[in-house]
Amino acid sequence: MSIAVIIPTFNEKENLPKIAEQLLALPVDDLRLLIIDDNSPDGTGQIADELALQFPDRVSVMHRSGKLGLGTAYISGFKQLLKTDVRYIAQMDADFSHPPEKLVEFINALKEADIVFGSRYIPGGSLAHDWPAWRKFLSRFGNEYARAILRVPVNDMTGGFRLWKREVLSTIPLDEVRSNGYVFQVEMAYLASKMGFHITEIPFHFAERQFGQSKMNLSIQTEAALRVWQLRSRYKNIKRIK
Ligand SMILES: Nc1nc2c(ncn2[C@@H]2O[C@H](COP(=O)(O)OP(=O)(O)OP(=O)(O)O)[C@@H](O)[C@H]2O)c(=O)[nH]1
Ligand SMILES: [Mg+2]
Repeated sequence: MSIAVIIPTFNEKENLPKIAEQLLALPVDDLRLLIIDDNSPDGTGQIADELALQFPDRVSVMHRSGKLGLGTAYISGFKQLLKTDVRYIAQMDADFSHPPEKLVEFINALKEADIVFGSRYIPGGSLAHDWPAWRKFLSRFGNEYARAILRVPVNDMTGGFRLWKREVLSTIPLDEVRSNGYVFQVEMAYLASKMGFHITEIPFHFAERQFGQSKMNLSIQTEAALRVWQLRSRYKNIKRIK
């Protein structure tokens, strides 16, 4: 079994070495990391290069010229990994909002599903306690809203902690995916469920970042809410394949 964890980074110099260490220590055979750094001003890219030197068979780095967004980072990472023999591909934030040890549970759950989503909105899951009220409200509301409009059978479409079988990512038309900020997570969930792939959810606690600056703001969330409507018309001809 081989699994690659994609970690997009922008200014995560405190977090990256720690998260990499914890991921590489997991009791999982053949786990590799792909770090995608957007020329972080704080030098995260160099730290990633040092990790790749230290673990040449397990860590690789993609450097991009500037902050190009989470969506394009993941799409480039998916495409690069689909050229390898990796079987499972995970998405994970660098800032410990996604608990690394949960991946073991995710891997087991893939025996019965095509994709695993970490979920804050099912029993056992929870949100960062110290998020401001507006952010909690918008996250919850954004999820309910997207679910009602797109009819995707999952409770958390934006948590961003996911594990995919490679067959799903090689079937989804990745070149069509345009959204870049938060709504990228919604777009991928919508495509996967519309094509008939089976998504299962596992609860997790989304912890607040301990180090580094938040890149989230109200306009990113508002934009996501508006884009949801475009997704419906954009993908109206996508066919079920399962
Ligand atoms: N390569 C790349 N990584 C990014 C970009 N924007 C965010 N990231 C990374 O994507 C992950 C999620 O971004 P976060 O900023 O943590 O987003 P969030 O969890 O919604 O918000 P905060 O934790 O409050 O900042 C982190 O590992 C970031 O470093 C980007 O434009 N390019
Ligand atoms: Mg975060």
